[in-house]
Amino acid sequence: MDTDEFTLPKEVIDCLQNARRVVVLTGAGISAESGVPTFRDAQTGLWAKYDPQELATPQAFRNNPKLVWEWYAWRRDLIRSVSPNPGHLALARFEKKVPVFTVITQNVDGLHQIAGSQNVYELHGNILRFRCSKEGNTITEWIETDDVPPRCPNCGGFIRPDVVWFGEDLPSMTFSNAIRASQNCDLFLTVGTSGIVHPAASLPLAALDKGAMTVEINPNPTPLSTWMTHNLRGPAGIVLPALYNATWPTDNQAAC
Ligand code: BJW
Repeated sequence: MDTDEFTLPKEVIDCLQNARRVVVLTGAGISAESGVPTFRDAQTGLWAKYDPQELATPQAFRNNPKLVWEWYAWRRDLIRSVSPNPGHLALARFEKKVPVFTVITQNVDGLHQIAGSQNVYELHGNILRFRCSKEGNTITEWIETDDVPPRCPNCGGFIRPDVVWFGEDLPSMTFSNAIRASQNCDLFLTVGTSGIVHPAASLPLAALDKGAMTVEINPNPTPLSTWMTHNLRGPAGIVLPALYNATWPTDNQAAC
């Protein structure tokens, strides 16, 4: 798809140009063009027969810790092998233009930070961090043995990825900051999320409630679409650079 296939409403460009506070909620779709499968895409290869929604739970880890650990190890290897795409890079450039620019991400891949975004709230943790499943403390190293998952050096409990599974609370300070930012922005962009996982999916509605303009960027409609002020139907890696270039045209010569 090229940029002619969707229209960037002037109202959105004007709002972005004049906004003092902008929030972007991102989901798996923004990393799709980097080669990370979205959460609800079919898994491939060995993992094709498993439903991610059933693996990303504390129950699954309790019942079959080896299976869940190995799924995350496979995803971690994949994530370590990819790079940010033009969508991530465009958001990092937005941050330099807007006085207060906040990325709230549901993704666990760390690609926003690698792209250069500095003000990032990770709602669902980070797959490249680990913690003890018993004591909760962060673990940075352990001795490799035949145990899968490996064991906490302190208490012997299983080590788990530092991500938020279904039924678990989001990190409370991060979520409070995300709500506050959403309730205080002029423009709220929701990018590449199916908008079905709560409480993240409630954030654009919190922004809308306080009078922000809300814009969805996604090739497909979602349950959030009907609430949005504007829907831009296209891949993030095309729409976000196009939005940047339309908003700050004198910067066009710099690669976006
Ligand atoms: C593109 C694209 C391109 C493709 N460009 N776009 C209220 C109502 C109902 C249920 C609940 C509720 N409140 C809480 C719940 C329960 C539950 C929940 O929401 N369930 C729903 C499924 C119904 N929520 C929770 O349990 C949360 N905890 C909680 O609320 O605690 C309090 C509590 C406890 C107990 C009971 C009740 C409350 C925790 C949620 C944790 C979610 N964790 C995961 C896994 C993280 C680790 C991992 O990665 O393994 O987070 S699940 C998974 O979903 C992952 C994602 O971050 C998250 C969202 O998915 P996302 O990012 O939207 O991806 P997809 O794949 O769904 O969509 C991709 C989109 O991209 C699509 O729309 C494509 O079209 C689009 N796309 N290419 C732009 N190029």
